[in-house]
Amino acid sequence: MYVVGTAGHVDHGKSTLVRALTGIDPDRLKEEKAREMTIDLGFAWLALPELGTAGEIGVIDVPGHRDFIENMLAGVGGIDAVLFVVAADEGVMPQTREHLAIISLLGIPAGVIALTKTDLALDPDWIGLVQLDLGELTRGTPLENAPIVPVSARTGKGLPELRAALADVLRGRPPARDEGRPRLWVDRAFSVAGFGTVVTGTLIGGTLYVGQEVELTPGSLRARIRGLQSHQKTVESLGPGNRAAVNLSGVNRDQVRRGQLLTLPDLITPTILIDVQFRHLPEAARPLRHNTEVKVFSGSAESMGRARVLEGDSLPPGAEGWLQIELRSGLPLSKGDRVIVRLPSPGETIGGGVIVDPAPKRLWRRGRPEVIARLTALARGEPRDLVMQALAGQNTPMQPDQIAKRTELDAETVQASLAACLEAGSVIALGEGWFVAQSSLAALAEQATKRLAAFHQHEGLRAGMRPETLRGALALSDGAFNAVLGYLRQAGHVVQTANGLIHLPGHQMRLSRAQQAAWSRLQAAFAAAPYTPPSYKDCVEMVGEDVIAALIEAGELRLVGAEVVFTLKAYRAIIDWIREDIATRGKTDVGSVRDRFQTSRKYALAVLEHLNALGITKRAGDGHLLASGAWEKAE
Ligand SMILES: Nc1nc2c(ncn2[C@@H]2O[C@H](COP(=O)(O)OP(=O)(O)O)[C@@H](O)[C@H]2O)c(=O)[nH]1
Ligand SMILES: [Mg+2]
Repeated sequence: MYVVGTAGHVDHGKSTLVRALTGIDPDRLKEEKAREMTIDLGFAWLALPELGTAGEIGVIDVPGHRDFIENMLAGVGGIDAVLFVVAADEGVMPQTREHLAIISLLGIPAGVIALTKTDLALDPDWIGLVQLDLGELTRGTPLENAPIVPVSARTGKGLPELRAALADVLRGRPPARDEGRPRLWVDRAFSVAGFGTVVTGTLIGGTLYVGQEVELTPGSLRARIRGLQSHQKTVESLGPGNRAAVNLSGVNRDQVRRGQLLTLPDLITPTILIDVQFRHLPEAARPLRHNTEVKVFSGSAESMGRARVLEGDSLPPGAEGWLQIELRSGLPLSKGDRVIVRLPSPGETIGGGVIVDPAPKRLWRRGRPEVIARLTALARGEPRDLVMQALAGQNTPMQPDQIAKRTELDAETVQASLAACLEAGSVIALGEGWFVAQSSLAALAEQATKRLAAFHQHEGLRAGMRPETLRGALALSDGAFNAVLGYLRQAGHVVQTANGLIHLPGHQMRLSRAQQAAWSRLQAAFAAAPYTPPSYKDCVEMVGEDVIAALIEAGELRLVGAEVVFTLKAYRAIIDWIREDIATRGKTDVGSVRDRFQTSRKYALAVLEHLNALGITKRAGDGHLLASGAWEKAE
């Protein structure tokens, strides 16, 4: 479940310690045995029963010699913790520093420091000094506060304590995450007689199983998993955080190599352009100038590249900044992958960082605030999460340009993220370009319902709430409110009356018995003479001022001028006829209206003056002509 890598200066005893801990000699090459020096990665494993089922730990032993530091980089990508080895007799040395810097840049989260060769007769004061040195060196790195365990690989002293310290450190680590994106950077490829091609690596991001179709990229080679092993044990499937040896059918040994990624078909396309949040090491010899040739390492892969400094002309040692790196050969990188950046000759590790965009669409123009803002936003998370945060955090519908502004993402990215969220159902499109988080919409609907219920409770005579009042209660802008209201109506949460009042479905004006009886009498009077109906004053006398106001507000009755009241039906009939009369004759007049509806001058005049007041018609001589003609205002 966990993989540990060694690190430290050459000859400080890494390989000997791995052998002492695991019983496996990590120096497997003839040349390594001949030179008594690790040249390439070595692999072993270790049982830590204290960790229960997670207790089988993969161990990757790396070369400490500066000439082979690039081999070291190929091995430490996916490790959970580092076994940092420092010989007590020598203390902190150049590669101690460089390896520690690499561990930090890769974001390796934890580790244990083994102070080896303590069997040598050493001055205790000297050991104290080495420990002091280490404390200083690791300050601000993942190894700050890491346990320092004195050991001797030769005598075995301190090894139980070292195992216990490793178990402690790993126990605090969350298990590797399964994101359904299995990725294995190939660190070894070989063939086994009778089996064929085998690749090994540290599996991250997902699960592999026998029979699965996989892809090796770059190269887009399709293959099938014929067999799987971890620590030389045959398994049917393997989860993330494990060392894996994968026997592949469908590819030849000469097609596979270190630096390829084994993953699912069509999951990851090699990229030649990456945006990187970069940390320039304080030890770097000089500022990193724009367009510097660099060597980029990620996973077990590497490529030459050109570092574009996106802010300013150069980045001083110790500074952080944004780089866009153009890679000479495409690498199958993902967002969040770590990179190490080196100068090619003389070889020097100058920094590294995190990929915030593995496939930017173009070369960014330098010194642009909007480019920097976008990268800053991407560094904070996945665009989809940022969009979700913006929407859900506000409890209001938003339009894409508002979302772009808030997230500092570009319009294209916002659109793509919204599309993904819509598909997942976490965001809902309200129409007219308004989008809302599903959770916000549910909250808004609940709030609206509660408000309306309370309103109906207290204002039983009123038909409904004015839209502005509800808008204020929900604290929404005009546009956002209309979008929400449209949804609430469509979903049947609320009803809007002809004159715009909003009420809950099933709500009816609450009239007392006496009021109800009076209203029935008034309705009968209106029905008997729809075009010469009772006057406003008569109405008040019959049903009371409260009720008549409520009926007018509810749109049952239309007040035309100060005195004249029609039922909605009669009012509409008159308006429609006037509209037609003007359309056919070019004008209308009081006498015609009066005659058509067999009413009196008083009523006809009231309607025409009402239309004049609304600016729909205007007076001309003894007739009325069209003014604005905006008939919908009469509704
Ligand atoms: N005295 C002593 N020598 C050690 C110890 N561990 C390693 N050595 C010696 O130090 C040399 C380098 O060891 P090696 O494991 O190859 O170092 P590496 O380059 O860090 O892997 C070898 O000669 C080892 O025998 C130890 O604990 N005590
Ligand atoms: Mg070694």
